Amino acid sequence: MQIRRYKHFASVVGLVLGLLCAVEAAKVNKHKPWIETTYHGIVTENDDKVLLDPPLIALDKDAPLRYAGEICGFRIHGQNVPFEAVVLDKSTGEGVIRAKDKLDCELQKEHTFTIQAYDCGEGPDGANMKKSHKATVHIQVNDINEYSPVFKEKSYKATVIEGKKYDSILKVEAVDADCSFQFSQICSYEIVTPDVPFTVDKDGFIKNTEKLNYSKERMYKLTVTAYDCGKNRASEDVLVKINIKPTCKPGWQGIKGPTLSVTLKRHQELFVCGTLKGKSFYSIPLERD
Ligand SMILES: [Ca+2]
Ligand SMILES: [Ca+2]
Ligand SMILES: [Ca+2]
Repeated sequence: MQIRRYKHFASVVGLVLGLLCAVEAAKVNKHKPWIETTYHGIVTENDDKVLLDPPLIALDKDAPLRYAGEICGFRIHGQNVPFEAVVLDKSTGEGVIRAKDKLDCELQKEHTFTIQAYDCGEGPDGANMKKSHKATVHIQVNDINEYSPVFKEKSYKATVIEGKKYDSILKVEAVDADCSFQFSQICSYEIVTPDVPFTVDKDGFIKNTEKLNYSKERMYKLTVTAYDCGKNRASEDVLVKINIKPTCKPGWQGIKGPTLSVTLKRHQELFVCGTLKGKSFYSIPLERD
């Protein structure tokens, strides 16, 4: 009877001790979480979603133990990092990185910082939390085509001589403030004014498509626009004035002065025309008397 009672007592004690040990063992946080060493992310400016490769998952060998095997947080290290990391699932260790503020690719194209995962420690109070090593995160900010091309000059002008075909009369140029090549590069220029004997190429060079005739047209006014490679049109088109100079006709020559040869009247306008140091000196429309 005595022995049986003793045996019963011993088994109860054993059970209690066993339970205590199990509880104690459950409280022990043996392993620190593990994450990859490097992550690469892509985020579009004005958006907060970061596409991360590989995905952010912290593993803990204490899993599936509660607390010690769970992931309670991610911490980001670095100065003025505009990102935060959040745990999505404590037991799987899944997390996401997202932008805290609006990102501006024109201001900063890339962000680099470090990240660390924390387990939940030994119990609800988070005592003896363990942290992983620090992983490096590189995030690239993708561009949005927010800006339109802007011409460098308010207007352009050039003077050409009638009867001549030019390879280039003048060059117009627009710039664009976006951060990517695609959205900041000017892909094409276009002459908006219809039926003019001029073309503009993709680099902004304007040339005449036929010989120009002063008696037909003395000045052309062209409106030119530009498109970036994301198809944004210039916020303001630009005016291009092309003056046509008449050539000296043999019949005009008459009176010869010491430097300039002639002043003649044609179409109610006055011109100076002739040769200077052996070179042809073309006429300039003068103010009328
Ligand atoms: Ca752990
Ligand atoms: Ca942009
Ligand atoms: Ca643009």
